Amino acid sequence: MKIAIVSDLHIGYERFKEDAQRQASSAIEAATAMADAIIIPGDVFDKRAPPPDVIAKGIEIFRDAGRKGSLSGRVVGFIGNRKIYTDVPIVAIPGTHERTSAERENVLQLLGLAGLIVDTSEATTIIGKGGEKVAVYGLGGLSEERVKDKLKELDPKPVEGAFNIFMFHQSIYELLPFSDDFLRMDDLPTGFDLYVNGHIHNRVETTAHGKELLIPGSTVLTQLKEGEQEEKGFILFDTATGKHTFVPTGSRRFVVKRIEAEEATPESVGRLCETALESAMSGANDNPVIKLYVSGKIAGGFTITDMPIHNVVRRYSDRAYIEVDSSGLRSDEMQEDIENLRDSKIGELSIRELGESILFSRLKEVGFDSDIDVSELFNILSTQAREKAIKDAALMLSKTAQEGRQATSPAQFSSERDIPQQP
Ligand SMILES: [Mn+2]
Repeated sequence: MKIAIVSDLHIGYERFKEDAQRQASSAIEAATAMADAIIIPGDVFDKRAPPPDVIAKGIEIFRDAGRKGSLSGRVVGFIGNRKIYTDVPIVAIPGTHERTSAERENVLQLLGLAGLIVDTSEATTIIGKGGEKVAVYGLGGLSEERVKDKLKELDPKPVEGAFNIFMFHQSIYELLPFSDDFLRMDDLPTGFDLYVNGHIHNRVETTAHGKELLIPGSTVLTQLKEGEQEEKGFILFDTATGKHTFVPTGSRRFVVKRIEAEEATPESVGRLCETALESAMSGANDNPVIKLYVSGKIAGGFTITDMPIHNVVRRYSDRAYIEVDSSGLRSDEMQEDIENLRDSKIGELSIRELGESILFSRLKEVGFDSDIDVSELFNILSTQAREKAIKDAALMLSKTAQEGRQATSPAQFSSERDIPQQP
């Protein structure tokens, strides 16, 4: 059976909204024409709660793929705690971008409920064609801290007599060694014939438990990292031969340019930027995405604000999408400031440690529970997690207030205004 692995379509991705839709559509269309079944390891949509026009686009893409009738496999079995509403073999899991709190429908599940795809999250979907069977077990994207325990709890098993695929959507430590929480190859369940992952936006072909582990990468450019200059597309895997090919489906050209300026003056930086952008355009009229890194040392007497980088970029703005990173451009003064800041210590404590210890003593003063993880709280308050934490807390408070209200006799309060306010 020919299985198309299409991942991280990110329909609704705002920076390149049209690209995301067009490229998702052409990838699914090409996959429909070439494969017997399509499997999607997460991030079909870019947002947890996409607006209706974005959901509509997703519906169109999958409805058309199903109606064409050229996917010759059929869903012949499903082992899991939900119903499925189609036998068209487009089998998917939600990614981290679609993840909702447990027990709440996510947007990918909606496509499943509409019978446009089969949501195989924490379930096995069996696809049949002729006498052959392919079983796909899916694990939707989870927070990295939870995934190992969840896998142990679920303990996914291959299906006898089928070609077994384990499909997931996580960071993998061996590929991204940034956190001990990340799943390791060894944590993956054994006994499967093929492992398929999403989440990582560039293509990866490696192995787990001696079997192939394939990551097709996203169909749309999102991170503007060097590795994303490769072609976008999907992987076509043939279970009969165990071989796979990459099918490019076209995406906007992406070029990374690096400029290293020595004793940079406004004139020299302007000229370097222009040359770099001209060579990135390479005479083509294809509206490329260009990432321009500017680094080096600024000549004495000038500061970074004297450098005409944005003026040059503006001149190209109708012919290219350009993102500039000039954080590598330094003046002597800046260098000193940065080093001072980095080494900032007050007594023997770093600024962070000092902050945590002040927070801890203030919490004690106001009689906070001593069980509280001060480091974690400090993290929440000092990063962008703050907004979410406040929102969650507000939600919880309003829920508690509502429950309190229900518990009180209705006669006690004659109007909304009479309800005691939270301090
Ligand atoms: Mn993604």
